[in-house]
Amino acid sequence: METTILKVSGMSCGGCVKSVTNVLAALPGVAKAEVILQPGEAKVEFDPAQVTRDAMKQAIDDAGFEAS
Ligand code: 9UX
Repeated sequence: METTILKVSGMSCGGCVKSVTNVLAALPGVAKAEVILQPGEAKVEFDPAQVTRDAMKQAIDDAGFEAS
């Protein structure tokens, strides 16, 4: 298991935090996602054999936010 931190912009409330958390948690290979509104950040515990950082970024972007 590895841990990474993604910067997430575009979140303005707890609902957004929940949305991003759910999007990440839904990805196969993501064990744990912790999203913080201020500053916009997602700490993700994941299995690198199943999911990539790029896939996480893409999923967050698809949900209407922006990750880097
Ligand atoms: Mo609250 Mo976040 O309505 O889009 S979910 S701002």
